[in-house]
Amino acid sequence: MFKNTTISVPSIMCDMCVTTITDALNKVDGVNNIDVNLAGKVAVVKFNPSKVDMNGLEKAITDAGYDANETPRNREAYKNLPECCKDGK
Ligand SMILES: [Cu+2]
Repeated sequence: MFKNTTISVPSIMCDMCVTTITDALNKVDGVNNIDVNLAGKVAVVKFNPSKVDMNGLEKAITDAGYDANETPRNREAYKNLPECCKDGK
């Protein structure tokens, strides 16, 4: 059975961020569907809880350079984001 979760991604700023986060989540085994909402600054993810948990989903996002819920971004990944995707934090 799949579960849905909504992950807060407060540092998302443009369509490129949406693509980056969507691509990162797409690589996670067990992820079935992703809807990243730029205006709402959330990622709605449908996933198989027997394959991946919340930590795994958050890690995919933080490893791409974005904060996910309370989990801080990977600084190295953030440095490599295009300038338009950097919030300066
Ligand atoms: Cu961006």
